[in-house]
Amino acid sequence: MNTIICGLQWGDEGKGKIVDYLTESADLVARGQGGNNAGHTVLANGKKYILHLVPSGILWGDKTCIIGNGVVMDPVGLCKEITTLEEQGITITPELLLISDRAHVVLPYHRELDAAREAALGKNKIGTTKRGIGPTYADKANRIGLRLADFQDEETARELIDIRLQEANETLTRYGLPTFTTDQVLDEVRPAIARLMPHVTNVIPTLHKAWKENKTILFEGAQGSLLDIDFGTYPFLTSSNTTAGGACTGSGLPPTAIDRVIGVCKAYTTRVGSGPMPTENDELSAFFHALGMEFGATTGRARRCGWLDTVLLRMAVMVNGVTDLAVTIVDGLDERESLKICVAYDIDGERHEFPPATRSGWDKATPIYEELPGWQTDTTSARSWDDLPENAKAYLNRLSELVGAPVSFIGNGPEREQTIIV
Ligand code: 2SA
Ligand code: MG
Repeated sequence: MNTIICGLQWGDEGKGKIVDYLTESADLVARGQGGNNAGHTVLANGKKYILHLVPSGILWGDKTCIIGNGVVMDPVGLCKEITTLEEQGITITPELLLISDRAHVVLPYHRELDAAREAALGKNKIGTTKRGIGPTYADKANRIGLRLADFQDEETARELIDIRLQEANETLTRYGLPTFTTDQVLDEVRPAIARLMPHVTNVIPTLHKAWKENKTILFEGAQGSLLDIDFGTYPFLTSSNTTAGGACTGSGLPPTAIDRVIGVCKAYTTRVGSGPMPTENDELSAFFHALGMEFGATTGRARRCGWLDTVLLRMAVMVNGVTDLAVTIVDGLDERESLKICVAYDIDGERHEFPPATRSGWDKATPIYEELPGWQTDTTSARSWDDLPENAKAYLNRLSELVGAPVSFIGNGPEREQTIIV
């Protein structure tokens, strides 16, 4: 059973927890897109781990973890992450962590260009994580990027960086920023790349062999469907395909190998960074922040919070081909007296059940809500569907009905045990 797990909102849906839960029965865990902009928080064995680039399967000690070609790989960031995990007692060997030789490399000038572009955009900024993600994907599409394979011999990397810097330095100069020399770039990444090289390989045969041998492969999506470069709230999104198709193009395992797509969503909505969010609600944001919840795992930024938006979820279910929903942090709503679900948008007096494509459509989208009673009961110790209060069941049933997919998993707390299978 090969499964893709993807986020259905703007990231931070709790994918890490669902991936961790399903990893027990998996043989391989792979990432196909994104970079160290992602932050997956997993609580296991009473310890808290924050993963950015390394698939969370690494926490189990016996799963093959794969970083696919679609991932943009910051070598210095990845080495730091590996060191932190090792210090927490996690074993990371070249047999356990395989990195595609086709993955593009985030270089120091990508981070500078990311920050410079954001500064230049001023109030129109995207609110990126400033990890150089956008510029690295842009170089890939522009065919001026460097892949890990290019570092197998430094002379090749040197030539390519020489060429790339001519233009990158012009841009940096225009922004009034310091420029780079090829030696500076190489010196900064050389030790990290050398450390990672034993992990770098062609991962395609590994994935295909596992598929043919009926092993279980799990794809761990990063960010969420509304941040997808094609289906998200353009231009306020990330630069990769965060939806299910990205797992295939980002790894080399074809769509015919996929048996199941699990879409993960929170029982409410959050977003970090700029851009439209029709159901954003200041009172709900204050409520979660006061509980110490909803701060970014990578940058620590406070997330914007709002009511459940089934207009977004409906589209996300469609484009991902979601077969099963995982609804997380249901316990986050335990104290609420009543709950709103956005069922459609009002745009210029017209009812829309599908998100708009235009920026002005987003500006005008006003949520049309249905209101349901809360359950005001602690759900954190529930271990089965039957343990849940009736109002929680009604809320989840309505969600499922509105978005057109069955709820198969429920998250009711951060621990591994706090996952209900429906
Ligand atoms: P980027 O850096 O180019 O990918 O940023 C573009 C937009 O994508 C959003 N984005 C994210 N949204 C939620 N979570 C993300 N990861 C971290 C986390 C974020 C953090 O898990 O908490 O710690 O702040 C993530 N990564 C990218 C970003 O906010 C921009 O809107
Ligand atoms: Mg996150």
